[in-house]
Amino acid sequence: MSRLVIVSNRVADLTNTAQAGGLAVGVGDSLRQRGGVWLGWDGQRLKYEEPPEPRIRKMGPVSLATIPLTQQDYDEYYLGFSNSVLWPLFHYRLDLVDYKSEFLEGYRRVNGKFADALMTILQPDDVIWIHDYHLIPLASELRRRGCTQRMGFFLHIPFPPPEILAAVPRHKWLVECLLDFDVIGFQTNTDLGNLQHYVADQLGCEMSGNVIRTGEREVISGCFPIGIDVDAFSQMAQRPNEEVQIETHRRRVLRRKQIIGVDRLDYTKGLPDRLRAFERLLELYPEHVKNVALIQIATPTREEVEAYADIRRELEALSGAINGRYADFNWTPVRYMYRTVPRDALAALFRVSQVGFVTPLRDGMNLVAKEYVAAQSMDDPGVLVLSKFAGAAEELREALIVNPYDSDDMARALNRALTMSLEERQERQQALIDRIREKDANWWLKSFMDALENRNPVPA
Ligand code: GDG
Repeated sequence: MSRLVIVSNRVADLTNTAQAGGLAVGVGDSLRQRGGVWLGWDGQRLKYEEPPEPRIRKMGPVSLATIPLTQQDYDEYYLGFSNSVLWPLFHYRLDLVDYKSEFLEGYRRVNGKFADALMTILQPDDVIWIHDYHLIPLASELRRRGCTQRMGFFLHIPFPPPEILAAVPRHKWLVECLLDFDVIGFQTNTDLGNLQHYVADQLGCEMSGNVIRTGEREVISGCFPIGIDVDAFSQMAQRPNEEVQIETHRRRVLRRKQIIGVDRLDYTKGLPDRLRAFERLLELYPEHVKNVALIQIATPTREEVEAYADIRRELEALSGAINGRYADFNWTPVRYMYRTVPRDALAALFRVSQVGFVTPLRDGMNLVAKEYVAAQSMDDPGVLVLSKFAGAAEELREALIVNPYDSDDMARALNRALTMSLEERQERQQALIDRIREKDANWWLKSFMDALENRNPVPA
C-alpha cells in the first residue's frame, strides 16, 4: 500500500478530545486507521519567513508535519481569501463576501508555501489527499514543481451553483485549479452537480458519467459523504458521566425534556433562527413551557472575522431575551454556552437529550447530526430535527426535515419530536443508524482511496 499524505490547513492534535471542527474529526478518525503523514499549518504567525522544511512529530502510526505562516499570510490567506471570501461564497452568502485583491495574492502565495514544504518530504509512491477550500490551487502549485504523484481533493463545504461562484473574481482559475487533481470529491450530489454544470457550461469540458475530460487528462469527480466512527461514538455516549447523570436525574423527576444543539459559532449554522424557533414552540404550544429546555453549545471559532463577532452578540441578546420573557425561578428555557466542551461530555449529553436540533442555513455535511444518531439508545431514542440545507439531509431522510428559514415549520417539528410515540422513534432511529453505519468514516476513506489509487468508478 502506498503512503498516504494528507494536507489540510491545520493538522489536528490527535490526542486532544476537546478539539472542535468537522474536518479534524473526520480526517483524524480515518488517518488513525491507515497511518501516514498529515501536513498543515502549526498555528504560528511569525514576523519573518522560515525555510520550507516542515517540523515532523510522530504520533503512533501518523507523522504530523507542520509549517508556520507569517502574520501577513494569516491575514490574507486565512482570514482573508479563505474565510472572508470562499467560506461565505461557498455557503451561498454573497452578502458577507469581503474581497480584496491582496487576499487572492496571499492565497496563491501560501498555497505555494504548502507546495514547497510538501516537495521536501514527498516520496515517489505517495498518494496525496488534499482537503478543503484553503488549498484549491495546491495541485497546480505541486504540478508546477514537477510533482507527478496522484492527488485527490475533498471539499468539506458546499460547492455553490455557477451563478453564485461567478461572484468571485478569478472563479474560472479556481475551477481550473480543481481540474489539476486526479479525483475531486464532494459531500453531496447537489455539490457534485454544481461543479459539473460549471465545467460543462463555462469551461466546455466533455463529461462522461463522472469523468471530466480536460485536454489530455481525465479527472474523476464523485460524491463521498463523510461519516463518523459510529461504534466509538456510541460507546463514548454510554460511558457514565457524573455531572450529566445528576442533571438528567433531576430532569426526569421533574419530567422535563431537553433539546440540544452543538455547533461552532458560525453564521452558517442558523443559530439565531434556531433560538427563534424554540421561542415559537413556547408560543404556539404553551404546554411545553416549564417542560422543555434548549441547551445550545456554541464553540468559539474565527473570532477575528467581523461577521463572527456580530453573530455572537446577536445570540447573546436573543437567549437573554427568551429567558427574560419565559424563565421562572426554577426553570431556565435556554441554556446557552459559548465554550468548547470535551467530546465525551458532548456524547453523553446527546444521549440524554430527547431532540437533536440541527438547523444550518447551509452545511457541507454536518457531523453533529450523525453523532446525535450514534449516541441514542434503541430503548428510548431521541428524534433528530434536521435542516434540509445540511448535506446530511440527502442521507438522513428519516429525520424530521425542516426549513431553517421558517420558524413555524421548525416549531411544529419540535412539537412533533417531543410528542412522538416510542414506536415511531424506534423505527426512525433504526433506519438512521443503518444509514450512518453504511457510510461511516471507514467507508469514506476507503471509497475515496479506491477512486484515487485504482481509479475505480466512484460509488453512486
Ligand atoms: C466542516 C463542514 C462537514 C463542536 N463543538 C464542540 C465539538 N464539536 C465537534 C462536533 C463535530 C465537529 O466538531 C463539527 O463538525 P460539523 O460537521 O458539524 O461542522 P464543521 O466544523 O463546520 O465542519 C461540515 C465537516 O467539515 C466534515 O466534513 O460535515 O459541513 O462545515 O464532530 O461534535 N467537539 C468538542 N467540543 C465542542 O465544544 N469536543
